[in-house]
Amino acid sequence: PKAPRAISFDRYYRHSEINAYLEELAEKFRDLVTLESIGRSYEDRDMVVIKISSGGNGTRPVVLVDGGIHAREWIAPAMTLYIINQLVENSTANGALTDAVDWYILPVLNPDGYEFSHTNDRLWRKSRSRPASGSCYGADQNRNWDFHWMENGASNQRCSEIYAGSEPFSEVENRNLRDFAEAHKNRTKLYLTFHSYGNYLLYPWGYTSDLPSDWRTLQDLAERVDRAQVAAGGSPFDIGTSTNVLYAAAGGSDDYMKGVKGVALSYTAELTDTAYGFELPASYILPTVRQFFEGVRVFGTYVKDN
Ligand code: ING
Ligand code: ZN
Repeated sequence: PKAPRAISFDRYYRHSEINAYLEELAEKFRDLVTLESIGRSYEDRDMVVIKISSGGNGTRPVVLVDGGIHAREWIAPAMTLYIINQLVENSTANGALTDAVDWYILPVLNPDGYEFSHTNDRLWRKSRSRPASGSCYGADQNRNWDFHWMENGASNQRCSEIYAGSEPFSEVENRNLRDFAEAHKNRTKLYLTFHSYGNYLLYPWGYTSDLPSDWRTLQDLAERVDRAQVAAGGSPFDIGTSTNVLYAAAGGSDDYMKGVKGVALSYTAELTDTAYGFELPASYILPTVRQFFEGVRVFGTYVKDN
């Protein structure tokens, strides 16, 4: 393999740059990387999943990762890029994570909102879909999944930051990921979705304070992940169900992947607990993603071994 190309983690990348990076990896690492477009966003941006697979002809367990469902949470796409960078370009250190597990990673689940947060409104959260009437654009893509939709912690008011959409899966970006997840659900063992901020590692359910029957497994694995990222210099995460640790919110992607697609291990990671909140300075990107990657290694090793 050639030397790692020039991707750096000292600034935030635009959506087109992210897709360009994926294209370059696919060209350079033909035996490990393939790209799949899962569809277009509302504003017609290409949503590209990078598939990292060293073999197995589509029989290996899958880890499904996304970032950027919320526009302003810029560290989330950066985290997915670092995972991609390490799995693909640092195989010396991380080859054991790809020799028996396939990784399917979508860096930006809300590309229209992500771009809008770069060009117009740094603190934009929602998608950018146009309402049938009125001037409030977009829906909260993490309230829009079709599992106990609108039952808790979501709004039917278009202008709300937690507007759940006009109906479940009103948002095309979520439909795109839903259909991709459906195609691979039988071998998807773990789903990981990145947000910021607050240092929380959350698992279902978000729609109820009831615990899933396998909560012990989810909790134990999360604690192991946290120990690894703490050992790498991170500060500890609060761990538990979304409802019990943070707040109730129905229609989230982690609930849907577990409750509908049957992905047993489903997590939301809220990265960073600095005073900067969503506006994390670029100088914090590298330490943040480096530290949490040690946790991602624990997730991957667990899927491989179980
Ligand atoms: N937090 C998440 C949100 O969508 C969450 C928290 C995750 C709630 C999963 C319910 C389910 O509100 C951020 N920062 O977006
Ligand atoms: Zn979020």
